Amino acid sequence: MWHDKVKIEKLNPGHERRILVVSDIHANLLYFEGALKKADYDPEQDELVIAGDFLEKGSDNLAVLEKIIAMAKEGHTHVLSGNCDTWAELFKWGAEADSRLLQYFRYRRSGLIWEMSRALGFDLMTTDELGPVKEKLFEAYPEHWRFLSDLPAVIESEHYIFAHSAVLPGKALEEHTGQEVMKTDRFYNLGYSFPKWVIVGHTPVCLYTEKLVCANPLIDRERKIISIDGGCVLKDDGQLNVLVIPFEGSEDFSWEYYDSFPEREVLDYQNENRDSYYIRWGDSEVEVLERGEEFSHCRHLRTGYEMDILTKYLFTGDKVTRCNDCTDYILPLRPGDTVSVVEECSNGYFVKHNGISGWYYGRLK
Ligand SMILES: [Mn+2]
Repeated sequence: MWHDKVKIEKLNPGHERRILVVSDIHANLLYFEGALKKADYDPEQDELVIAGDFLEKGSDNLAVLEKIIAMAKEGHTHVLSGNCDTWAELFKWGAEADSRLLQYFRYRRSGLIWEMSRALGFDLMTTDELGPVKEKLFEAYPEHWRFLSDLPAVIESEHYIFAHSAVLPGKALEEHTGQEVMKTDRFYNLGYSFPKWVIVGHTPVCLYTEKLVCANPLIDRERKIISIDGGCVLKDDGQLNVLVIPFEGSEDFSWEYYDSFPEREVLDYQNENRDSYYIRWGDSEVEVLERGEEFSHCRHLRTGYEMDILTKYLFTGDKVTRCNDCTDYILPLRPGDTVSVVEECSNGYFVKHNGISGWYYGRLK
């Protein structure tokens, strides 16, 4: 699956049906069902493309996988594999890989294999050997393994190419490897452009923005790239995006998103702050200048930028302190705006407005 040439599935939806695209559900059943509902997914009228990474990181692996298998069986749901969905490979690996995997499962204590093992009565914390567990897993879930190992890595229609992470320009689709289409990071930043629309997930879109934390899909009309991973499960303020294509060939893209934060109404005007910064995954080393119970005043090591960070977002390892993604951006808001509340703090709220995260220091209804 990783080093072989990719399997490509063709999609011919006709010109009357919507095409909805989700990616990176990451075993979050609530967000998956919420997103389908918000986009009004109807298999009678729509095609749904699930662009990989529906498994791992979240806690509903079996439930999400079984729902997707059932939907795919009904038709009008098309699934491709992401780098987190390749567990059928497990049965090709030998004993040496097994002991490393067992360590990994014990460290994560979640994921498809963890859940399946538990359902069969195995506790991976106390199992010495993965071999016998694998045998049982193989017997108990034949349909699951068949589904996962048969997944294409690319879905192609007349005007669009769907892949989990990337497509490489100037290379025939069928010449790509699984590794290339499933695990190329930061595709949107690589400067590629395409004659046909390429639609991917994999890299949460908020990692691409400079100043703002924005989880909405990125659409580059010149380069024909759309990146849709809203950071579901991975980010505290993440969301599951559904890209909506009105019909095959249309470029009139829109989107819906789902998150589970409570919605409230803004009562006061608030202006945006001129200077703000977004500390994000991969570049999140900070020095704690003053530790408080709720907030700590910190300096971002690489840039020297100082901001207050929720103390619960800080985690200190052996030498360095890092933090969850955070920002001191103050959102421009007006009375009547609807925001979803991610954090309720003593001095204000960390909220999202139209997919953009930031602080609000006024009153909420
Ligand atoms: Mn991925």
